[in-house]
Amino acid sequence: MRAWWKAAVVYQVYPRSFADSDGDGIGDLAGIAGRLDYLARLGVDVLWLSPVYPSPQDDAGYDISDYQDIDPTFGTLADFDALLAAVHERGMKLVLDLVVNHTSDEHPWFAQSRSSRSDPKRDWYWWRPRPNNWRSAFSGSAWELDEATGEHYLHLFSRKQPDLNWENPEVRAAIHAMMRWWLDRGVDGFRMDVVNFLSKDPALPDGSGAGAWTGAEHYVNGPRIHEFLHEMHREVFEGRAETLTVGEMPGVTVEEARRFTDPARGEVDMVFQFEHVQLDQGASKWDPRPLDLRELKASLGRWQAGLADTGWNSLYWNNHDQPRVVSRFGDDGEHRVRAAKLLGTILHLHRGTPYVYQGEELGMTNAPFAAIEDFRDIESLNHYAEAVAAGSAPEEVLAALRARGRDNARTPMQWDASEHAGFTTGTPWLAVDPNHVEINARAALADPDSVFHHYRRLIELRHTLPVVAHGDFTMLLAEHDRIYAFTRGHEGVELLVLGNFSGGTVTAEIPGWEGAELLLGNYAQRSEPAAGLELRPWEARVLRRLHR
Ligand code: TEU
Repeated sequence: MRAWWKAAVVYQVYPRSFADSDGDGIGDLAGIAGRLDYLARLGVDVLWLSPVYPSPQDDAGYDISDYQDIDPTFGTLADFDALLAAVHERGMKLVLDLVVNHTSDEHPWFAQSRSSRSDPKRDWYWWRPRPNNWRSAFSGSAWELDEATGEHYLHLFSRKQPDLNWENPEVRAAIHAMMRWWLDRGVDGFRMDVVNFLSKDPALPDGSGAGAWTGAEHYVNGPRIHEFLHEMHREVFEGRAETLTVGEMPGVTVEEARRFTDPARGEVDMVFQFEHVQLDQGASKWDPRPLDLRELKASLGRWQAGLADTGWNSLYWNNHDQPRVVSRFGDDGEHRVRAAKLLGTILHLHRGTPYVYQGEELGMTNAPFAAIEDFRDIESLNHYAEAVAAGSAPEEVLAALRARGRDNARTPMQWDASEHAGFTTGTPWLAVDPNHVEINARAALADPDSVFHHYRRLIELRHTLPVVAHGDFTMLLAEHDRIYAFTRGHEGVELLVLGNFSGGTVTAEIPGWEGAELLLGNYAQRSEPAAGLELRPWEARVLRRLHR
């Protein structure tokens, strides 16, 4: 039986920035509920909500102090139930963010654990008399000294995000019970945060190398990770149909992903891998480099081939941690609309489950952050402080934050051209991009040629043509530095997908497609047929023919 999510499209909502219903400048659940018809119009099947649980918001909600409630900023459990019912009424599903590699340091579990060395919950976290050399993803050491008990605790992210000790079966049982509690409430699955970090080498040995991620070899895809995920699957999902699980897995390889997503192994349905979002950088994400299209094709092509017969891919350009793709891999100036449509076309016609991040369907761009005061994200602020303290020129570091900072993804959703883009009647927690006067949902809905309606057609193709959801994948022109081309084939139907990742005109030398039917494109039909497969600036085309 084919899994339902192979023909589904997921839409990621970042609640802080989606829609504010009470004018406090921060998005909320009632705001999301008020925009469900917009999402239904787009045609998406599943909503993924980034965290809405009680949190001191040190890392924008990825630091949870209570797993079984809603942060008052976002609403109440009653608001959540109303939202869930409204989502289901529209035939859509809703998955929550599961953040269980760490809790907030304000979670009662950690308050107990740090209360004394002999507390029964001491071993729910990682305590050591002396730190090893592991580094936090948010700059600095991954260890914090607790003066009161004289020991250090591990935090791979901020010091207000202590890592849970998954070696402890009580920890695992408590998390399983919490997950069942949400599924019993009607939630349809989970996006699992850094879920391949749960198993650490209990000896906590020093890591080799230096810089961010030092020590990663001792906790990325750790020794018991498959055991933990299989146990979770058995304890939480077994016997529950129609759920979806996607594991966010920095550092996961194709080989590992085959094991994680092989249905026979009962771990997760799909993973978020990071290879394609780490190609355009040098030593770190703060060292941006131009993308080489051949490298992108090589990477995505390898994941397509690697999970062709076992497992399943997720497909994404954007999320709340990545800069806007049209600014990153496309052109957010003259050709913004075409480039945004091209990027959507190329991604959605790969084999896998596509994820649309809020605003991507409008072609939203990176934002014009002027000064460090404009940023809010802990990862960026900590990096700026550490780099400037180490002697880097502030303007240089700012340039890296503008290009790769996570706040680029977190500017408020642009609903209309009004002062705060229809996001809030108050003062937004993060400034609205001034280009909202042009780029907004109201204008997009009214323009049949908009990026929105192109994404709607892409999603329709996945819902109506089995070749899109289930067809095999074949990369073409792998060595071409401006053309992305591949075919999909299934039960006698073949698609050719073409994209010109440049502002010039190029011709794809691919014989045998003369006269093929144009299923979707981002240019108006030509009056006279072009010679061969000539592609105009940022042109995308999807052609269909029946198997020869
Ligand atoms: O992200 C994990 C992760 O790998 C990111 O930190 C990523 O490396 C970085 O942002 C890329 O720049 C997850 C969540 O998606 C992120 O928002 C959280 O900050 C993090 O985990 C900790 O929960």
